[in-house]
Amino acid sequence: MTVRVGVIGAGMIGQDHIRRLTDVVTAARVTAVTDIDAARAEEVAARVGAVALPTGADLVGSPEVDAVLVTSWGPTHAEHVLSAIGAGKPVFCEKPLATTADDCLRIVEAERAHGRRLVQVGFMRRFDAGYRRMKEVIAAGTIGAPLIVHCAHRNPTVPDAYRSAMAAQDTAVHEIDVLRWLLDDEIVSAQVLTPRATSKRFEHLKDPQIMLFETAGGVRVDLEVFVNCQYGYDIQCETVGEDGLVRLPDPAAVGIRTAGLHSTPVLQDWKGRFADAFDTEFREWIAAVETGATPTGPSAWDGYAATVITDAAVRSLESDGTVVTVDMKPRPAFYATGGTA
Ligand code: NAD
Ligand code: ISE
Repeated sequence: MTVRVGVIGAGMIGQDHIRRLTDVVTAARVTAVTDIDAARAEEVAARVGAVALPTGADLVGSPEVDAVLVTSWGPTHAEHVLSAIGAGKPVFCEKPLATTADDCLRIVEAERAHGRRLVQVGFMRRFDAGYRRMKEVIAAGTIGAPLIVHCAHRNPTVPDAYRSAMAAQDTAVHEIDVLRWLLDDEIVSAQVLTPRATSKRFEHLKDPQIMLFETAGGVRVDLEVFVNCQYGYDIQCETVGEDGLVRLPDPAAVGIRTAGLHSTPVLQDWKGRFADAFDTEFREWIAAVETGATPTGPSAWDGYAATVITDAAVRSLESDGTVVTVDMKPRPAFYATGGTA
């Protein structure tokens, strides 16, 4: 069977996922597209032989759509995800699941009332080969009990519209999700410190930021978020355990020797760094939809947890670095298995 996907939001990542669902994932086809910019929806839909529909509600209700992909702006996600759950259709929602914890909980409650998991959230790092290997090594006990995780998330530059809170909400949110999954542990507190700001930033921005997290099991995490580092897109992660450590590999790149220098190019954006992870994420999602299996990826509960933890980090940033306890509801048994561990 070919899974017919309807896409809400035909912007930058929406178009990239439409290309992926068309050219990479053989079991899927994009049949409908909508965007508040109707001309954009028409143009993108025409490229892949899909229909352009006026609204998200029309798309969710279309008999030509088996599953929904939400790639619109964050504040609109909850409405579209709830609509898909209401129609009983599987829905893949780019991060964030919703921009408030209350909206995330509404989604969780709607999905529980439906009785079957329909929602997957677009935290693609869980599908990256390096992170997957790292999780296997930790789970096998090879480095003993994990004690500390050192991470860095660096972007070359960000636009003027990027605000200080987005360091947690838009950027660190990927580490927050992947660390919960890697360690199979919950984050219970967050603290955000601001060293001297780089001069190479827009004036309003606090950059870099150092985020410190503690897990229920006592693991300490330090994460440097530096979104104007100039030199490239650089993701680092090293878990230190009682018997050794495991480190994320750098992306494969040729070594160049010239003019007395040995150098290795550094990637410039996240699209290239996680291209394979995005492909795997969509292959696995479509396979689950096709067979009616529970999605293997991050659940609505993981989306809720990520929003609650980023809220705690933003509160710390806004209160000059106080340690903020994460105020998370107990996880319902409904989310105990199937991609959450
Ligand atoms: P974008 O602005 O390029 O595209 C968003 C599109 O959605 C626009 O075309 C806009 O007109 C449309 N839109 C907005 N509200 C809509 C609505 N209610 N109905 C229909 N269309 C609507 O943004 P983007 O960079 O593609 O980001 C989209 C989402 O993807 C964001 O939530 C973002 O955080 C997420 N994202 C995830 C990753 C990742 O690494 N997983 C990377 C980039 C962006
Ligand atoms: C961007 O919004 C993303 O979601 C990317 O995956 C992330 O790594 C990047 O730093 C963000 O700006």
